[in-house]
Amino acid sequence: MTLKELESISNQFCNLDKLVAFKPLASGHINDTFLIETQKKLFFVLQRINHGVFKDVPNLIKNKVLVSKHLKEKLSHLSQAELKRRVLSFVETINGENYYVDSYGNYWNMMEYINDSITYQTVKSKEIAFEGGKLIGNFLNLTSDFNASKLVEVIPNFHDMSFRFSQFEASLKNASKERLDKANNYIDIVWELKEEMHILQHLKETGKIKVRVTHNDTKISNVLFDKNKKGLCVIDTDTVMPGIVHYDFGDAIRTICNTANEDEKDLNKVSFNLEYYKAYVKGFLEELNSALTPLEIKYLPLGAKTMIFIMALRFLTDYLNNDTYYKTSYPEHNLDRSKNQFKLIESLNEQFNEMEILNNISVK
Ligand code: GN1
Ligand code: MG
Repeated sequence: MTLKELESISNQFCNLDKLVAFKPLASGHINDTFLIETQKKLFFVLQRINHGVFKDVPNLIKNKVLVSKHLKEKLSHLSQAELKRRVLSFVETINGENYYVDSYGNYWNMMEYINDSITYQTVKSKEIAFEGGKLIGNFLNLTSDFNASKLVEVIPNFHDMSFRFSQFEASLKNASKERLDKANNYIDIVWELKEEMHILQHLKETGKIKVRVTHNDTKISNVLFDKNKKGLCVIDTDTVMPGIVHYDFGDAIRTICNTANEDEKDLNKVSFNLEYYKAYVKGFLEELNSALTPLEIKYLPLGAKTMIFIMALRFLTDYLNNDTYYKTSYPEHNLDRSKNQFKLIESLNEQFNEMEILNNISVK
């Protein structure tokens, strides 16, 4: 994208002066995101939503705007300035919409950039793990009275294990021999873990674990921190949908406790950091403990394992499908991501008892 092209798009949004600079924010595997700067030194995040993946962009944006509105109401005791640092603020178009469709049929939305905010791809201190836990816990707490029926399920069955298994099975039928061979060992692991990885789904389906509003993409790079390393704001609300608490608990753990990036190829660098797990659980339960049932708490460690697994499975499936879903930078990128997540599960397994012991302490 050029500055001129982005300017023609940003001109469609309200009260924006001339663009002077932009830079791509390499933040996600699906959408394209740009940080733009205007002549008056105002910063915005301009985002092109991938309508191949998100089939109903208008409702996706509607979800995001409704969630921000709800959060702002819940935090209305804060000053306007503080509120804008704690909750995403969307910019309307000159036509009063929350998105703009360009002449190619691409959907764009714009948010105010939260100045002096920091994101992390990997965590390097217990404090960040703790703050991450607090912020995710707080998000779930604040959205717990949000009317979930107002939300459109933008990707149905997003964290549904049976659905992900059916996609995996279809990919096995279509994959090339070469890719099947390379994935072989990991395919075996998938089958070995199948039953255990459906436990949470069964508890959800039988109503033993309740459905609430969840974020569904709580990787640590979706949490903004301030300069003092305090949690500020949960971003990327694209996938806010009904779910169970374990989705958000576990997906955050997946990135917070991984000692390496999710696509690190050197698997010796990938392990599960139990100290960060403890710090995260402390922060998370500080915000949410009273709202969780003993059964929800009991299954938090399994939630961590299940969410790491579902990502391993999805990356593997996309590799077998010749990389049609996630952005990749090289042919084995998805396979490497998948191997990384399986290595993380192996390391988590070695510490699973300790995670459960910690859990028993937390319940009391
Ligand atoms: C995708 O696009 P991004 O990076 O926000 C994916 C998540 C995965 C994540 C893995 C809609 O999120 O489910 O956890 O990659 N989002 C979608 O990093 O599939
Ligand atoms: Mg996302």
